[in-house]
Amino acid sequence: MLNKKVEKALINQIQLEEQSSRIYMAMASWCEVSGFSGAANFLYTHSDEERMHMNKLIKYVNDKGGHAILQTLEVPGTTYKSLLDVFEQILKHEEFVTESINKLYEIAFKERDYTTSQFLQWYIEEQIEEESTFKGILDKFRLAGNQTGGLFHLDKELDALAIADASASAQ
Ligand code: OFO
Repeated sequence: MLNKKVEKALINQIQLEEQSSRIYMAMASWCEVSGFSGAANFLYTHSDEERMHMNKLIKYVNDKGGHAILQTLEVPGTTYKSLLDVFEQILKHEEFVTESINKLYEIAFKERDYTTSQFLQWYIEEQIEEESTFKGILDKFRLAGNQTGGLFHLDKELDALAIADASASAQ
């Protein structure tokens, strides 16, 4: 049976992953109507990845004898100052998610729930990868500056990244 404290913390993480998926979906939609189709593809794919993170947690909680309940979500943003603003907000959000995963790991460890600690290793690694991806994208923004040509090129790169992400998660 899943420890109650650990179950509650896992349910909060499920909510955060679902919220992340919504936030990236809203951002993708804004990118799409703002002429950044590559960034939109990338963020739609990323929104799906967050949903996968959520599903994995739901399955885990239920498999361990808990009950993965869903909670209320916040309405995500609707407009953004620029494409750079979108990606700056994503990095901040991912840093917040990393903190949340680390706290969750700490709770599981303190409760001597080593199975959950082990399960959370995957999320810890995923966060390292995601933060590094978004830092890399922000570096590219710095290189591109405010030039339209630079942004156009960046949007194309994000499109390629979306295709690579989609095929990696299909494997
Ligand atoms: Fe962005 O990794 Fe889940 O939330």
